[in-house]
Amino acid sequence: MNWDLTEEQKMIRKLMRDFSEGEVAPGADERDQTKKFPVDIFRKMADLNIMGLPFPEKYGGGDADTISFAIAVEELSRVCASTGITYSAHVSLGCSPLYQFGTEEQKEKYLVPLCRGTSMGAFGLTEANAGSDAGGTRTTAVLQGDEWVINGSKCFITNASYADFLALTAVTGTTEKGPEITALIVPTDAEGFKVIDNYVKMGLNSSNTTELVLEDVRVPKENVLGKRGYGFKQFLQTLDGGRIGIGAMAVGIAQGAYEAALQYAKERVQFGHSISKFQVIQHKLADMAMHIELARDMVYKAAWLKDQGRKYTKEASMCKLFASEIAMRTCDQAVQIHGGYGYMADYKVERFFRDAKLTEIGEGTSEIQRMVIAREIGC
Ligand code: COS
Repeated sequence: MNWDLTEEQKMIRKLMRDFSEGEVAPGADERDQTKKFPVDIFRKMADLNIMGLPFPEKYGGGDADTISFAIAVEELSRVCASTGITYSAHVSLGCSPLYQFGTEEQKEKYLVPLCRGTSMGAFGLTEANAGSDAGGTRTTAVLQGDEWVINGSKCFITNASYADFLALTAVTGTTEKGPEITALIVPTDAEGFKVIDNYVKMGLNSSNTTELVLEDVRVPKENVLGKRGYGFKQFLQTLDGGRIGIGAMAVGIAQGAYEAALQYAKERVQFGHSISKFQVIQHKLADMAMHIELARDMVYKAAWLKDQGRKYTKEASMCKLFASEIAMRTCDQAVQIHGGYGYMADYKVERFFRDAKLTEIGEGTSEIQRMVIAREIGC
C-alpha cells in the first residue's frame, strides 16, 4: 500500500491551493454577504482546464482521477464552501451522468461544453415530495410523436441558473415494480421551463440553489439519457460519485475551520498565556486534526475504489457521513475556541459553521447514508 499522492495529484493540490488562496479566498466573505455567484472564478477555472478534471481529454477534460477531483473540491472548500459545492455538483452531478450514460453524440453535444466550462453542470432529481425517497418522483414525461412532453417541478437544484441544460428524472410509465423513471436532457431555455433562484438559505450563500418548473416542456425523443426506465438507477449511481464530492467538501470546510481555530488559539492570550497552551484547547485541536485526517483518508479510499472500477457505494456513503459529521463538530469547536468572536461574522468560522450543515443533508442525509451502509453490510 502507498499513502503518497502521485506527482500529478500533488501538482493538482498545489495548483488548487494557490488558486483558492489567490482567487477564491479574497472575496469569499463578501460573496457570502451579497449572495453573488462566483462567475469570474469559474471562468478562470475554465481557463485552467479544471472544469472537466476527471474526464478524458477527448471531451475537453483534464484526464485526471477521482482523487484529484476530491483534492480540488477540498482545496476550494477550505476557503469557500460555496465555490466548493458549485464545482463538486458541476463535475459529479452535471458532467458525470453524461459521461457514464450518454451516447457519443450526447457527450459531444453536452459533456464537451461542461468540461470547457461554457455551461455549468446541474442535475434534477429532488422534488417537494421526493427528497430522501428519491424514487417518489412526480414529474412526468409523455411521448407525443417524436417529442417528450414534460410537466412537474424540482427543488433545491444546484447550478441550474448557470446551466444551459441539465438531466432530470421523470416518470415515463409504469412497470410491475412501480413507476418507470427515465432521465431526460432538457435545455433550460426550452419554452415552459422556469428556473427560480429565490431561496433564502442558512449558508452556502454564493452557491446557486434553484426551483425548476416545467410546463409542457418539449424535448426530442433522443434526449433520453442512457436507456428509458433506467433513470432512477443511473441517478443513484451518480449520487455515489457525488457523495465523494460532498465528503471532500466537508473535509475542506473542516480543514479551514481547524486552521483558523489553531491560529486563533496561538494568538489569543488569556490568563497570561496564549490559549493554545491550555490542555482543554489542545485536546479540542488534537481531536479536530485526528478527525480530519481520518475523514480525508476515507474520502480518498472511496475515490480510489471508484478509479479502480470497483464497487464503492458503501465507502462513498461512509466517507460522506463521517466527513460531514466531523465537519459539523469541527466547526462547532472552532467557534467555541474563538469564543464570542466566533459568533461574529467578522471571523470566518461563523461562515464555515453555517456552510458545514449542508454536508449532513445534501446528496443524501446522514440518516440515508446509514440506511445505505446498513443495506450494504447485509442488515
Ligand atoms: N447504484 C446503482 N443502482 C442502485 C444503487 C446504486 N448506488 N442503489 C440502488 N440501486 C438499484 C437497486 O439495486 C434497485 O434495482 P432493482 O430495481 O433492479 O432491484 C433500484 O436501484 C432501486 O433501489 P432501492 O430499492 O434500494 O431503492 P429505494 O427506493 O429503497 O431507495 C435510497 C434507495 C434510499 C438509497 C435512495 O432513494 C437514496 O439514495 N435516497 C437519497 C436521495 C438523495 O441522496 N437525494 C439527494 C439528492 S441531492 S442531488
